Amino acid sequence: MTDDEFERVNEDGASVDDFATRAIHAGWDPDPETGAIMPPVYASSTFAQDAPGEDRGYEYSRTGNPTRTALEDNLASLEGGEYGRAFASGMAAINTVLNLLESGDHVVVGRDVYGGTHRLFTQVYEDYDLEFSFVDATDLKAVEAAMTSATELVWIETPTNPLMQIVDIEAVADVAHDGDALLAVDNTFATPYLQRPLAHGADIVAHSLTKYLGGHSDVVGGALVTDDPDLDERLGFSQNSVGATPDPFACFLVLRGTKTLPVRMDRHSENARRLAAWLDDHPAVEGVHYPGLDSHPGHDIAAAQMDDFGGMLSVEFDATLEAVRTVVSETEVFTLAESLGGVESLIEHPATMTHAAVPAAERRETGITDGLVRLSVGLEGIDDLRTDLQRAIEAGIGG
Ligand code: P1T
Repeated sequence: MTDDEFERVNEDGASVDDFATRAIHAGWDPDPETGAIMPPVYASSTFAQDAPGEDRGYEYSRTGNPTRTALEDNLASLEGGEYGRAFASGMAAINTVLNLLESGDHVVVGRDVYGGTHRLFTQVYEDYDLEFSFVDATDLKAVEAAMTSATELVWIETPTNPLMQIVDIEAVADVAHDGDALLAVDNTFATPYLQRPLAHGADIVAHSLTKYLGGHSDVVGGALVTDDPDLDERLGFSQNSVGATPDPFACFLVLRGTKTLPVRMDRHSENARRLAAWLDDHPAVEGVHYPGLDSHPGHDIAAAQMDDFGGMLSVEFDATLEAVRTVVSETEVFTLAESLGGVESLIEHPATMTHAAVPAAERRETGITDGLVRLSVGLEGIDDLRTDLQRAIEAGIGG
């Protein structure tokens, strides 16, 4: 870490060069007046000014709030970026990136993305005369071929939701930059503990804080991080103008979550690795999408750009829709629910849940079949998780 980065994470010069240390300390030093270890929830919509236009750093909570600043600085530090912006949801953060564009602009999008992202792009922004080309972003030639003179943004997830495909961030950044476009990477599945896209050439990192960063399924939030001051200023203009900002209690909850991100991600990754290996050998399972498996087509790229493979995986069953619906309904330790990244394990059926907004033909083209089941592997005991899945598979499919 350079001296500059060192100063960025802690102006007082405490030793904070390790990710785990920054997860706990970046963004907040104990309150000089009271010694409060945690940032207070500054439940104040407005702030006293000493004279008109002379504030003490804060004027109005949509524009800025001290609890939010603590979170924004913490997230920027974890992503290795200079500027963080927090939002009321992941979708609000993604929307803010699109606010950078003008009608007539073109966006190249990795085909396998969260269903809500697909919906925002195609059902909201196409009406504002933005054009989107969805391509297999694991295929560099396809990304290159989709670029036009109007392309201003390339949008990818890696690992992707729900197929766990791995996109080579550095290679796609080169393609985007060759075409004078920005690269935005949704880093929700990996988290900055496992992958820092700015270091691989991305211009903007997006997050749903609702997931691993919050970590406890008790808050909805989003974030953007960048290293570019002009870009940050434009994102900040939209953040304040549109006003989809998080309340200070939401910021407090996410900050509580980020402190334990490294230990949680280690355990998520370990449990997912073990479940993936077990499922890969299971007779009822046709395929397992987990980048930690040697057989995963993106394994080598994932090993190079990630520090571990994370807690998400998806499983392909060769079974009827009804049988698969039984499997996901029968688990007891895994809860049937959308979302991911909390301490508890969740199971869901992308085709009818998280990706139902994607038209059926496009889902099929992407590979989101009716037999696909997604797991957010939590921190429970591995034997309980395995037994639970085995029982549910037997109930739905047999074997
Ligand atoms: O739900 P929200 O905080 O608005 O975040 C949206 C979002 C953005 N990016 C990715 C990669 C996501 O997975 C999500 C939300 N995803 C789910 C709710 C889900 O179950 O996949």
